[in-house]
Amino acid sequence: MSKTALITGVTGQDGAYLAEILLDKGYIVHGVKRRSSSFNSARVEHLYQDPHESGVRFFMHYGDLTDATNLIRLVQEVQPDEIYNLAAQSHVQVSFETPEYTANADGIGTLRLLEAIRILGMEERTRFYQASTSELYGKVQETPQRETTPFYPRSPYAAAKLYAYWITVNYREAYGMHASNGILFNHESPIRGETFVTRKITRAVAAIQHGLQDVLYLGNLDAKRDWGHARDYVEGMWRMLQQPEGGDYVLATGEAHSVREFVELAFARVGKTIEWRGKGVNEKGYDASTGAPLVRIDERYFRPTEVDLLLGDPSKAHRELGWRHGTTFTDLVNEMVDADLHQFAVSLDYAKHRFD
Ligand code: NDP
Ligand code: GDR
Repeated sequence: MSKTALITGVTGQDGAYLAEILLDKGYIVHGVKRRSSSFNSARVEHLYQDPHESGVRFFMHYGDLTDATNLIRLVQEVQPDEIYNLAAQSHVQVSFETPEYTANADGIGTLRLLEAIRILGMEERTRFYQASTSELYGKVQETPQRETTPFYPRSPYAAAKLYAYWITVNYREAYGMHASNGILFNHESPIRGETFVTRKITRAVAAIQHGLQDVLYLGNLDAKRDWGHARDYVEGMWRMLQQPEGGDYVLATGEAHSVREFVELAFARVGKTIEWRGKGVNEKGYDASTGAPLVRIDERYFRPTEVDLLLGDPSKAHRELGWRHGTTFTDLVNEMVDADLHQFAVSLDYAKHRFD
């Protein structure tokens, strides 16, 4: 018998990769998507199956983490063996602008799903994955960060995710649920949202290369992150739910790099060397061979409270889940730059023929 999974946030980066691997493993997959005035399912378009055909294993439902009755009805209809709660207002900087909404969707939204399982009496049947985050460590108390490192959230996003983390632990302990937190460090891919720093950089490099943009504006170049590939991390999520009991696991590469290093590598992929000159907000990155300014600082991208360094220790996941990241930092950067170069080339070609 195929297992059934329910994924919230299926239209996001991780939702798309997770849906794909679960379908490959033979699951029936139900995804929750939000109503939007424009098309928002591009990342899972390739998984769409005509519901009129037989043997369909991928289904989408409208829903929202701020709507409890909708979540209860969905869990009742789908009767999932596994729920992956990936839906969230996931942008740290945006959470400073929309703190109440972020708390509602990311914090209370998690409670709503856990309560849906409990109200329906499905505590023994349904396993639960919560998308927790390295942002919980915030102002870090220990490096590298592991499952036992104290949390110190530094944004409304991280504070909301802190509630979600602990309510997941509490439902595991109070009701014996198989509920797990994946404390995932940053993971990226060619389908990463365009406003996260990695994708913003790789898109800009591609646009500059195609002559569509002159300069890339960034904030803090010296923040360091432990960046892995989303494809590797969704496998870790699945492994957590296959354990005999729920638990909390760090997924990370164990290597940290600065935003500055990411910029340098991304430009290197198109043969450009960056030379940095100036200090603070006046610092600029120049093309070493032409002298053209390619990178400038815009203070708008600085956060009221920054997370300076995140570096994870994934030993528990190695030991207990047999999980390891596969993609190196350089391969990740190259894959993302290549994909954006290709994407711009395709749209330019389309535009050229359209207006010929
Ligand atoms: P994305 O921002 O790409 O995707 C978020 C998903 O949540 C989208 O499908 C979005 O829908 C959906 N969503 C947002 N708000 C709601 C809501 N109120 N109700 C229902 N759905 C909603 O994030 P990622 O895929 O990168 O991340 C997945 C999860 O993992 C998130 O919870 C994130 O906070 C967490 N995380 C991510 C890490 C990373 O490095 N990527 C690291 C650690 C944790 P729509 O497409 O309509 O916007
Ligand atoms: P993060 O990712 O905040 O770590 O959260 P993001 O890519 O937004 O920022 C990483 C670092 O880069 C610095 N930075 C910039 N960031 C953005 N977005 N835009 C810029 O122009 C820019 N310039 C410098 C930031 O200050 C920061 O230090 C991601 C999200 O996926 C969360 O949902 C997830 O929980 C964490 O990763 C782990």
